[in-house]
This record gives sequence, C-alpha cells and structure tokens, in this order.
Amino acid sequence: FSSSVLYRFASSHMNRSNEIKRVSIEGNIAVGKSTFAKLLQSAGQDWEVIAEPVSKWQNVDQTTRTADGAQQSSSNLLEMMYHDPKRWSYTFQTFSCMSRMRTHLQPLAARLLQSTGTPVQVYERSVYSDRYIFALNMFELGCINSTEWAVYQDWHSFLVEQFGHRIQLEGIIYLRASPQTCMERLGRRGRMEEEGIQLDYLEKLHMKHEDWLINKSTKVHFEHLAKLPVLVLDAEVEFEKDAKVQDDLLTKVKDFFS
Ligand code: TTP
Repeated sequence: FSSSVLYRFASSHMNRSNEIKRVSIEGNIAVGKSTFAKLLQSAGQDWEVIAEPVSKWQNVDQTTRTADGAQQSSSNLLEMMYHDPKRWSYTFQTFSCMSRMRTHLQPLAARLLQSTGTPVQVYERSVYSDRYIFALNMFELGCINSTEWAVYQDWHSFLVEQFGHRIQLEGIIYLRASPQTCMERLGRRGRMEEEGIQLDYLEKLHMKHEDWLINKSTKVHFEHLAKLPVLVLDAEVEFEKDAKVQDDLLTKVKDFFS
C-alpha cells in the first residue's frame, strides 16, 4: 500500500468508527443476554454483536518456564473466583474488565463499513457493569478488600477516561427478570463453574441492577453514564422460542435507538 492509500483507508475507517452507535445489554446472570444479542444480530443488518468473552476467563493462558523450555497451560479463572472469591475476585474483575475494554475497542466488522445506515455495535455487558454490578458487589461482600477496591477504581476511572469517546455508549438495554427466573435459567444451562450459586447472590446482583438502572441511586463516577438512556425490557417471559414476543421486543429496541 502506498501511504496515501493507507491514509484514505484509515481516515474513512475512522470516520465510520466515529459514527458507530454503541449499546450494551445488561441484566442478571443467565437472564438471556446472549440469546437476546443473537436475536438483535439476526434482525438488523447494521447491527453487530460482540460476544462476551466468558471463554477467555475459563482459559487464561499461562507460559511457565521449565528446565527444558517454555510450557503453555491454561487456568479457569471463573472457576477459581467462585471457588475462592476472597483470593480471586480482584484478579477476576481486573481480567474481565480488560477483556471487556478490548471488546469495546474492537473495530467495526468489514461488512458494516459499507452500510448506508449508522452501524450499531452491541455488547453483552460493559465496563460499567463490571464496576457497578460485580466489583462493587464483591467489595460489599468483603471479597474485594478496601485497598483492592481503591486500586480497581483508580485504574478503571483512568482507562475509561483515557479511551473516552471510543467506548462511549449510546444507551443501555436492561433485560429485567426476577432472581427466581434467572436461577431457573441458570440451573437449566448447567455451566459447571456456577453450580454453587445461591438465590441470595442473584438477589444481590438484581438489586445492584435495579439501583443502577431503575432507581438511579448508584453513585457513578462518570457524568455521561448517569445521563444514558435506558430501555427496560421485560425478560420474565420466555422469549427464546416465542416469535411474537421476540417481534415486540425488537420493535421496542428499534424505536428506542432510531
Ligand atoms: P454474565 O455476564 O451474566 O453472562 P451470562 O452468560 O450469565 O449471560 P446470559 O445468560 O444472560 O447470556 O456472567 C457470566 C459469568 O461470569 C457469571 O458466572 C457471572 C460471572 N461474572 C462475574 O463474576 N463478574 C463479572 O464482572 C462478570 C461480567 C461476570
């Protein structure tokens, strides 16, 4: 490539990137964020879903030096966190937030660079739920100590402010269901690491979502976050196999972001 071709490509790409709308889907564990994200992906050609990097947390690559050379192995940080939350919650939240940051910064898929409408990138969760739902909850449960919490908040604020408009959300979709319903769905999907999760943990996370997105009582550090529009969708109904419910939900989303 000549430098002028590269420049033209980069600037057209950057222009498109500036136009992207970014939306995050929030909601309790197992409420159905991935299912709903797939639904959005199939419903609009300008929509691109960036999947949550759970598998990365289940396979953290490590390189260890042995006498006969480097050896690659992997550890399951999600399992370690549930098994010994006091030891691993801070590490887990650091890693999950970093992988989340990477997904927010992911460039637009090539097919959307040509689209005539405004492209929408959809994330399952955000750097904000990492902090104001999970890390805060773990701090309140005593699984993240006050020093770790201060360190977490310091680098989190710094990174979010540094990346500024490149990760700024247009709005939030809150999939809202009772903790009992989420417990049932969690049992049905049977993710091995989540076997020990009790209803009261989901109740705490539910209240954190309610405080942040409905009651607006969570003290947030970022001014723009407090002003973000929130679309609340009833996820109590089983939307996975009901085409009518899916249509209603999609219409609400399209109206909200049009
Ligand atoms: P979720 O982000 O809730 O993903 P999910 O697969 O449950 O979503 P859905 O079923 O709605 O599609 O959580 C994935 C797992 O990671 C879950 O066990 C909770 C855990 N987790 C944390 O402990 N801390 C975090 O900050 C995040 C994002 C997840």
